[in-house]
Amino acid sequence: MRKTMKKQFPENFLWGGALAANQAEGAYQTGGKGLSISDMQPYGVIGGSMERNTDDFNIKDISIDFYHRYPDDIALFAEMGFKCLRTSIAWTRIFPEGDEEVPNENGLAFYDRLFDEMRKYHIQPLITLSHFEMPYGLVKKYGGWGNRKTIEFFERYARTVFERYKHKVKYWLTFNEINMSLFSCFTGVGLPEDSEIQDIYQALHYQLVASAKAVKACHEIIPDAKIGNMVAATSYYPLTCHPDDVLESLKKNRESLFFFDVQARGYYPSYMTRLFKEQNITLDITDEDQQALKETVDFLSLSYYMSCCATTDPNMVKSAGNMINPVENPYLASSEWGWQIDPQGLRYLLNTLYDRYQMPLFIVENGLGARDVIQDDGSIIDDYRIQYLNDHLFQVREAIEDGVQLLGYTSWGPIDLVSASTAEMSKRYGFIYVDRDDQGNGTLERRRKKSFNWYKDVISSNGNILTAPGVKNENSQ
Ligand code: P53
Repeated sequence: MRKTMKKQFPENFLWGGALAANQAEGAYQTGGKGLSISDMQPYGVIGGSMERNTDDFNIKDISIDFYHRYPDDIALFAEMGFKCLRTSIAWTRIFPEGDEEVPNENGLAFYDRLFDEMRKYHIQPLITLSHFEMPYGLVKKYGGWGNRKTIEFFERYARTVFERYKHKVKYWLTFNEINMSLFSCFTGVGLPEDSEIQDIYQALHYQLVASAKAVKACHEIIPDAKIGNMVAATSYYPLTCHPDDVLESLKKNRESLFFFDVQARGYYPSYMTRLFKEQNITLDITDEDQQALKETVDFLSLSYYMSCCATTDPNMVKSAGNMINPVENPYLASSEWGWQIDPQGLRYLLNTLYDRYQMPLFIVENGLGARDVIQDDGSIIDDYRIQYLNDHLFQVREAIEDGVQLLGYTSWGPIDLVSASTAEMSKRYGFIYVDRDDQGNGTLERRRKKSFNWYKDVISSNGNILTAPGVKNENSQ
């Protein structure tokens, strides 16, 4: 009788979790840190930006105090068996205003301690150079990424951290969700939110060049490292099989594929020529820029939370709750924040990307933002989170079986942290609960949720305990 092949995650699969400096560290002025874009967004990405008054409340000032509590938190990640931890370096700890000649030693020393702590447990650091928090100094003085000079400042920063951490960090990402500037350009490129599309694409061009220059620097300085890009990779389905909707979904998908295309292939895809022409966009792209773009990434990374639908029908209701504002898919349920839950969409997306590029992929964010309730006995029974993650990881394994090469999976917010879009504590993603509410009350105490042991079992079994959607896992009873 023919044996059925067991579907498996690869050996050495990088299981772990993902954080970002501005949503976890707090200590927003400690050790000489300068103010960043995120410090100017007390209500999150959706809430817009405002000048900072020192007594304004911003939950991110302390966040979950990861800056001081990282040894305990990393010990908890190690207890779950993490092989990898994604976080970001706060650019403003290294170059507080962004344009200094000399880096801030105090900031550099902090990340030495942080990476040493990870390595103590054989946890690979996966480090994002910029996660939604460029120095505000660069915004004020230079107009953020609207200015070509910012490329130099970023390159200086990238080279500084590659030199400093070359023996400690072997996995890097350049810009978090580089496509997010199409939805919030202040967050991504430091431009006023009402900027013209011409200016946004220009700033993104400079950012893409800067990303390629960082890739080159990384290849030179740390030849055994791998460096990737990062895109919020939401795929669009046509809402109906009407050809108009099918073409609309092609168009919408290209909005994010554009960033993969440039960073994976090293040049602008031809479809952008028409888009730029139709929107009267003329970009300052030099020959030197085109040369720089040729330095392509080693792997492609993505965040995945939901899928969307595309239609040309103007009467379709938009689902609320996130910046992408997709058209509602009638076959899918939504999270409390209106993000439509679609595990199969992840399998579909991974296949689409692998078919297109034949490059290794890395899922560096995925997870469910939900409100958690503490039971009388102190436990937190987050079966909804277990189910979301189980169902997604099940489809990830299907994609691997389909032939997709996947380096790893870091779930978003393995410990509760401040949400990016709405700056809330109550939108929780963690396996570890943090005692803090939206007003900043709480002891910051950490507590394992039910999902903590579940994820530990997923990792120790290399995914073998995952169950088909709808089937309950014994361990998660
Ligand atoms: P929060 C919007 C849509 C999809 C992903 O988001 C997004 C955003 C912007 O918030 O961002 C990523 O915390 C981002 C993380 C963020 C995470 O998704 O709003 O890279 O910083 O925390 C989840 O629920």
